Amino acid sequence: MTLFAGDAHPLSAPGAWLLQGFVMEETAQLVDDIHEIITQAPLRHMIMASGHRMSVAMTNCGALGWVSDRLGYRYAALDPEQRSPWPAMPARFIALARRAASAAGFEDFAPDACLINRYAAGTKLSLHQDQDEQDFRQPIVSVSLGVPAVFLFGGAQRQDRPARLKLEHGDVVVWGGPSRLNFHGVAELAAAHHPLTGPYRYNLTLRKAG
Ligand code: MD6
Ligand code: FE
Repeated sequence: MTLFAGDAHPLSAPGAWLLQGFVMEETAQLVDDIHEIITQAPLRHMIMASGHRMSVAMTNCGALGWVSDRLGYRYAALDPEQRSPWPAMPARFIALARRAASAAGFEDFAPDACLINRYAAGTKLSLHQDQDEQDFRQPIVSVSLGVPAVFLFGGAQRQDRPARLKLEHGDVVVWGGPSRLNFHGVAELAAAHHPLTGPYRYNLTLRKAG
């Protein structure tokens, strides 16, 4: 039985699934929602503890938002630039996250944080682990929109050579279980154009962070 148009592929690591085209029917609305959120909480290049400025532009919606500064990474209820709560998470985001998590075998997923990443040509995200969330049994639902990217999917050790996986407009990755703490990143984005997003790739990562 298929639950959506496209295929579900287990990734090289257990607990990780690629749901190809899972949100294809609603990509235009998702991009509209992103544009609305960005008018309320502008994209910004966060600073890492090292002092380096991230090339990915980020903002958040939901009760909690992921932030980075000289003190390190954490989830925060207030946008530190505006000292106000992040924009509410659109009901559409919550619903798709729940459907995608369920399709990958994680029932009753209830995200409270959505990080919005925007990549331009030449932007990359270095290998990292996601470990700022409270409960590693909760999966992460990751939505790709616009220009395609190469996702680097590594192992439990930083030096494990990552698999390369193309993520296209409308694809969803659900990631949990045994590979929840695997290293991963995004290769430098190639210059391209997408009718809905222009030169950009957007990624939504939906989490139960708190
Ligand atoms: C991105 N994603 O695809 C960056 N992390 O732009 C992530 O860092 C990520 O896609 C954890 C789980 C899924 C992800
Ligand atoms: Fe990540």
